[in-house]
Parts: sequence; C-alpha cells; structure tokens
Amino acid sequence: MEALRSILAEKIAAWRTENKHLIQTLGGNAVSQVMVKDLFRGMRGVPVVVCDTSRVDPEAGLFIRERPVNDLLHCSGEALFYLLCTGELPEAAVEQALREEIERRSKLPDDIRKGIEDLPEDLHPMAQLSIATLMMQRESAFQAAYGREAPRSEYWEYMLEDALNLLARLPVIAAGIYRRKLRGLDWIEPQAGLGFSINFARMLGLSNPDGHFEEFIRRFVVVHSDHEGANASVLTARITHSALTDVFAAASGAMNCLAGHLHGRANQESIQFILEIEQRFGGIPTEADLTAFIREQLDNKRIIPGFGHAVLRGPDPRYRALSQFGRQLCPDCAVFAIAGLLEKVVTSELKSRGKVQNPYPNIDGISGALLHYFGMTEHAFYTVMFSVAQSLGLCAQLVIESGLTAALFRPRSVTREQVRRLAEKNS
Ligand code: NMX
Ligand code: MLT
Repeated sequence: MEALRSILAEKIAAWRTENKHLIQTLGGNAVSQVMVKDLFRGMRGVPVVVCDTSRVDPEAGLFIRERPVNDLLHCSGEALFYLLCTGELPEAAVEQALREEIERRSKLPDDIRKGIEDLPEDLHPMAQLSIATLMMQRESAFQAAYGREAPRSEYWEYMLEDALNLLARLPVIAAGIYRRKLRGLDWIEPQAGLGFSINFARMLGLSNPDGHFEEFIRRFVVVHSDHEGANASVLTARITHSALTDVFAAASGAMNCLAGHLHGRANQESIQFILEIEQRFGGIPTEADLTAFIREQLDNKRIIPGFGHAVLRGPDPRYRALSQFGRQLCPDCAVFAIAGLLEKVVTSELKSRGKVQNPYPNIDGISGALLHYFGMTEHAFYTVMFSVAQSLGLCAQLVIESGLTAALFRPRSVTREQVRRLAEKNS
C-alpha cells in the first residue's frame, strides 16, 4: 500500500505537470469535431475524457497500459490494479503487500451485511449490488476529508483509501448476494492469502474441478477489468465523481448503468438466448437450422445479445481469450458449442446484411456460457460478475482523475433549432 501510494504520488505530480503543459501549449487546438449525427448517436467516436489506464483500438481491441489484454491473463487482481494505477506491474513483494492490505479491509461491517440480508429477493442482483455499494458511503474517507476541509491536492489519497475498501469488500458483497439472496445458502468468509480473484471464486462456493473455476475467474477478472474511460458505465462513474462525490456513489452509479440491456446485462441475455436455442432445437442445432432461426430473429428486428460493439470493429480479443479457455475445457458442452456456432452463423448473417458496424461476438457473447458450464445457473447474477471485475479499472480511473483534473463534467446541450442553425452555418 505504501509502495502504491508513493509511486502514485510521484506519478500524479508528473501527470499534473504534463496536463498543465498540454493545456498551456495546445489548449486551444481541436482534437475532434462534433458532427450533427454524433448528437443523435450517443456521441460515438467523439473523445470526451482522458484515460491512460487502457485504450481500445477498434481493430486490435483492448490494451491495458499499452499491453495487449491477452498478455495479462495470468495477473492477479492486485497486480492488475497496480498496473492500471501506475503503468507498471508490481514486484512480487509489492504485490503481496497490496494483497495483504486489501485483505485486512475485507471484513464486512455488520450494517452492510444486515442491509444485504434485508434486501428483497426479487430485486435484480445488480440493484442489490448498487445499494450495498452505496451503503459503504457512510464510512467514506473522502467524504470525511472533505468535511474537514482537506486540501484539494490530497483528495486522491482519500479516494485511494475508499477504493481499497471497495475492492476489498465488493467481492464479499457480491458473493454474499449470490449465496444468500439467490441460493439461500450461508456466506463464505474471505480467506487470507488468496487475493482478489481467487478469493472471489472461492466465496461463490461453486465446485472447482482441478482448479479450473478459479483459473477461469482469474481470466474473467482480467478481461473485464477496464475498457477505456468512456464506456457508458465508467463514464457514468466519472461524471458522478466530477461533482466531487466519493468512490462508492460513483461505483454505484456505474453499476446502475452497467445493468442496462445494451451494456453489461448482455451477458445475462446472451446465455438466455443460448438456452432458448438449446430448448427450441432439443440440443445443439445444425448450422442450417440455426441460420434459419437467426435470419428469422433479425428479420423480426431482434437484437442478438453478445454481438456488435460501439467501438470495436474487429473481433474482440477478450472473447478469443475466454473461448480458447472453453475450447480446452469443455469443447462439447452444449452451451459452449452453441456459443461457437452462433459466432459463425450470426457473424456471417450480420456481415451479409451490412447494417451492423461490428458483426463479431463481444465479451458478453461467451462469458455467460462458461459461467453456466461451471454451474452458475442464476443468470441474473452474471452482470454482477462483470461489475466486480470492472471495479479494478473504475477505481484506478477515479483515483487518478481525482489527482488530476477533477473538473465538474458539464458539456452543453443544444436545442434542435440550434443544431439546425449551427450546422447550416458550418456547411
Ligand atoms: N443484433 C442485431 N442488430 C444489431 C446488433 C446486434 N447484436 N448490434 C447492432 N445492431 C443494429 C443496431 O440496432 C443498429 O440498427 P438501427 O440502425 O436500425 O438502429 C445497426 O445495427 C447499427 O448499429 P452499430 O452502429 O453497429 O452499433 P451501435 O454502436 O449503435 O451499438 C451495441 C453497439 C453494443 C449497443 C449493439 O451492437 C448492441 O445492441 N449489441 C447487443 C447488446 C450487447 O451485446 N451489448 C454488449 C456490448 C459490450 N459490453 O460489454 O457492454
Ligand atoms: C465493453 O467492455 O465492451 C464495454 O464496457 C462496452 C464499451 O466499451 O463500450
């Protein structure tokens, strides 16, 4: 922790200087143009925030601190968090110290545990996660520091404090929701020495044949940890934080957005779609039957969950990472086989129709098939899995951002009439 804090102090000082210089020397230059269509299409492609933790190349996919995501699949959650924050992988002793620091914080306060116990069972697990996360606000170090008028330049240190508490407790909370609310079983307490990903896997309490479930969760966490700063949920967190709120409020906001059908909830919908296919065809369909079914769905304007992307234009390397893992582990299991068949059929169908900008499966088109294979049959929980992993990148971005710009996010809206006038003037 001390190592992370001191390297962050150095880096944040250097990044502040770099930002100042960029604004002084190039502050008046354009980096992009906003077209009329962008205003009506979710600002696709328009840069709105700065983020160094990761970058998404439309063709090659995700790079975490300039390293291809699939080169990092072996990483622990702690090593990844350190990398996201600082740009460097930690030495073994530093990684261990960070793990121990996070483990020390993992005991869930009784009020939060009770709060989770009292949540209604029929509330979507993402709503439960968001509520439990927001409940942690009561102990926010950032809010306490703000209350005693700590200098603004120190805010990031309190955000880091809150971030470490969130990272320590979110896997416990998520696993508690899974066990208590979805399965009616007891909590499994965190165990020292295992680290973020493996502890999370263990607390879910699913079987772990030959260590494969834990190995899967390690990879799952890496591939879901970050996807630049402007995906809908992380941008929600950054906007929320920009009004000077804490990590818990920002993360809770991100969860509400990630729970959306077009975003993280696509993993839940993808497995439900796969099971619908399995049931309809009484097993794995032939390619011809599946093609006919997909054509019918697309003709009826159905969105195929787990396909397409707002930024990626080539295949998603995160999909490849998980599907390779599944190919080694369970090539013949029905859900995995149907996911593979869908990749072939849906991609070809979407390509031939020419409307979709990315015809390939995304991460959500495979992660659920593997969770299902491992016995997690409560599909509504899948987005929670995404959210726990995403907390690594989200926390890193919020800590860094609170040390740098920390400007209130406030772009402009324009009336339809202003759009018309401005666009005509600029034609
Ligand atoms: N199935 C059918 N039609 C699609 C799909 C799909 N999977 N993806 C895009 N389209 C349609 C889209 O509705 C649009 O039609 P229209 O012009 O009639 O409105 C057209 O293709 C062009 O869309 P794009 O510009 O390619 O995609 P856009 O940037 O608007 O949306 C997504 C990106 C991800 C929202 C969209 O591809 C989608 O809805 N996919 C399914 C949901 C999903 O898998 N989301 C997870 C994304 C990753 N994540 O983890 O968050
Ligand atoms: C993803 O992980 O693919 C997302 O968070 C969606 C995006 O990048 O827009």
